[in-house]
Amino acid sequence: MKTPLRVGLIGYGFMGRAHSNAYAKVNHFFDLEHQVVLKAVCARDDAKVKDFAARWGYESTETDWRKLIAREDIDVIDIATPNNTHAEIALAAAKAGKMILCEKPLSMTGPEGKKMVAAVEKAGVANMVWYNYRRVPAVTLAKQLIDEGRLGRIFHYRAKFLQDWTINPELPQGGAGLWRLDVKSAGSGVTGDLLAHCIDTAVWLNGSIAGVSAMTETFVKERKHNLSGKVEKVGIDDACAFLARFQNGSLATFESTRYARGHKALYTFEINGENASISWDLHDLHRLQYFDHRDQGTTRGWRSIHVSDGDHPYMKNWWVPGLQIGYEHSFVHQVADFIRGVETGKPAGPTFRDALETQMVCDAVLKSGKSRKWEKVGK
Ligand code: NAI
Ligand code: SOE
Repeated sequence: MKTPLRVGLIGYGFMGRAHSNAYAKVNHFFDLEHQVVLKAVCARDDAKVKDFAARWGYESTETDWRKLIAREDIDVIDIATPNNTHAEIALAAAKAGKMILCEKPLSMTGPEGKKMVAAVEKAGVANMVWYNYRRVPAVTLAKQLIDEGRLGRIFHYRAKFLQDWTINPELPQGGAGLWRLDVKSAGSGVTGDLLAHCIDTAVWLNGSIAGVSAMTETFVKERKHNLSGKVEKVGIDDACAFLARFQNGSLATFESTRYARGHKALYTFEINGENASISWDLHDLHRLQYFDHRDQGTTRGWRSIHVSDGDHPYMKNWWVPGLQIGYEHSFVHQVADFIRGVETGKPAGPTFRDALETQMVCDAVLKSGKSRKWEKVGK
């Protein structure tokens, strides 16, 4: 008999669906001592939340997240709401002794994130942030290769995350669907939304970032606000590029924009070490490119590893070798690892504390974008 893990999800948008799909699948594909139970979903529109619950198999609904947190039949609170709501919900959930899975970015700012870390650590509750790209098998394989020392000393890290969906100046800001353009809801633009993913992966693969020098730009300065109906100043960064130095001495470049016509979600990274290099591209997510200088000269070259074999990370849980999986599976892997962490007492990352490090890098990037100086990453 498995132990039930009763989930209370807040938010039924893009991530509400991705997480619900992961909860539905995880026990079918991973051997766990816990059985996920879709206990309740919460969002403000009663009719819509009921529809969502019926479609995804949640047992009940709430329209006020405070009521969800107060319920004794919920073990885990899953925060899948806009960024400006993460802290308030997480602080209340920790106080109520609930485990917490929180969407990225952890918080609006580093200081807000610090309060969230203090709250979960004081309450002693399991916690994790949904930086899901770590758990794309090819990215996890990159981590294994680096940890095995295959690359040797790392010199360079290069990452970018490009989109093109906000180029139209007539696009409003704020409200459902467009809260990412409103700084009061999002905290920042591409820095917290997209570069945060790149930073999380980078710190995980290559260690802490010591300092950054950034440039940011807001190409469209004013947009109509969906809630006020008025034209308001745009407070987010539409684009951001920054240089960074890792504590291990390696150099990095990061770039993100929502103004790269033709690119929808082009997240790529490349790492160059003394012995080997690796590179990865979200648009070809099951492949890891690997070059090893120690290979015999006549056949040396970039290998395109199709990360779909049984000895590749997570892959033995899925289909037969050679058959690939996709974006949504990274969330299934994350739930599986979270539950294993609860079962073994060895928490899986990124914890709130890990995600705070990313937040501190984002803060330093935004500060540098304004000061036009190198900024140290705060502790
Ligand atoms: P969305 O706009 O699709 O959905 C947000 C949901 O939150 C909606 O259901 C909305 O009704 C609900 N909501 C807003 N305020 C609420 C409140 N006070 N009480 C209850 N429900 C409330 O947004 P999306 O794309 O799902 O993003 C949510 C979070 O997930 C954000 O923090 C975002 O940064 C993160 N995200 C992470 C991704 C990843 O790759 N890990 C991908 C997309 C989003
Ligand atoms: C923005 O379009 C977005 O959905 C981000 O919010 C996610 O974090 C990223 O994974 C994909 O793009």
